[in-house]
Amino acid sequence: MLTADLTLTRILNHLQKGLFAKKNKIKYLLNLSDPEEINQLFKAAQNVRTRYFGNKIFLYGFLYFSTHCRNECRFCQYQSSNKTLLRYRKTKSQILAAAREMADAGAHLIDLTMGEDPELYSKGEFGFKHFVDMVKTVQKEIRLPVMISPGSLPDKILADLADTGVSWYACYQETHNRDLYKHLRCGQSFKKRLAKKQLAKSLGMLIEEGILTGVGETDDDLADSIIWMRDFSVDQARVMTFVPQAGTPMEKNIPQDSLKERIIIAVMRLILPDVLIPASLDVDGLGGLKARLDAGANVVTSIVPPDKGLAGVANNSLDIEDSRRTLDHILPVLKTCGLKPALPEEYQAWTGTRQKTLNKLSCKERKVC
Ligand code: SAM
Ligand code: MD0
Ligand code: SF4
Repeated sequence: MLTADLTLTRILNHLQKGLFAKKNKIKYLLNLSDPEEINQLFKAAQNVRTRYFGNKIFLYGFLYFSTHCRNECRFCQYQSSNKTLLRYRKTKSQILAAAREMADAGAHLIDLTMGEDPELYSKGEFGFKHFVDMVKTVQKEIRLPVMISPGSLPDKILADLADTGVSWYACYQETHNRDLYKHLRCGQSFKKRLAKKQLAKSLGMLIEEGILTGVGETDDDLADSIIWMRDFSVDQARVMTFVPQAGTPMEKNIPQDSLKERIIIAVMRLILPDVLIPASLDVDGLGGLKARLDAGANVVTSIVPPDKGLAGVANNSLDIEDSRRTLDHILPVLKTCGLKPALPEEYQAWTGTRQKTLNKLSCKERKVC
């Protein structure tokens, strides 16, 4: 327990100085409920964001190129037993056209995401030839940094992709409570998923970790996840509110509003001050963007072009075909928050510096420098 004189102001001042916080302080912040105090938390998170990133925001184009999946994640509409879903697998030229459109509009990165598509995953490392080829082509033609979110890839394929210069590997644990993980990502090894991130990091890739809220986790679990992210030194830290999906085992879960997600964003900003933190359009669409930025996020993710038959994850169609996930709609929201899009070269400078630091550290760890 915290002593009575450890007020919120003291904790926030401590964190704004960049000092270390123990788990009890993290839990104290996660548990705030008074609107005034939550406001104070958000203001502190904004101050920290300004210190590290000025008023600049990064913009990620999201390209969900195959919605086929062999897995059974209980929270996800793309789980293999959801037979009601119409699935797609985009061709290389369709992927290139969508990536080009997002790059031309001003996105800073292309996030190439898929389910664990059985067409690729059923043949071991031999199933990934076209995928690796496609990623290389996107890099060559689009000339923007690329993130891959393809699931638990074979080690050899991760290494091949790191070799081609892929900047980011996104692979979310959802929770660091092993029992809850087992329930949510049933049939998938907790340890193996962590090991993929460790391998990608050792190969020089930047790592995005992600957690879900509204899935039965406690504040203790959330604090453990944030501490895990700090210990691992993740480069991007995400939280998304669970959106119940028809045709899945969690469809009747009571949906949670965005407040807890925003509190977690703010706490992550204070505990992981220099990492990228997304405001995802995938949960509440464009209408939820300002509130997430006001909580201290500094990346807009799940920008999706219309007319291409592309889906989101938490919400497969929200705000896509009416073009509300495009820069034309996002930039005015940034302006109302007193924020601006970064220049592409500013984003590339950030990732470049971060990768250099990572490589130096891992050299030291491997004692090869
Ligand atoms: N198939 C790959 C994988 O699972 O790693 C890539 C897709 S991954 C980027 C999809 C992520 O979206 C999940 O890890 C989860 O964090 C989030 N997600 C999926 N279903 C969701 C839902 N119903 N509500 C909120 N977030 C969800
Ligand atoms: C998003 N729907 O940005 C995407 C997704 C995958 N790397 C990201 C969860 O919200
Ligand atoms: Fe498949 Fe990813 Fe959805 Fe899990 S979260 S069912 S692995 S698409």
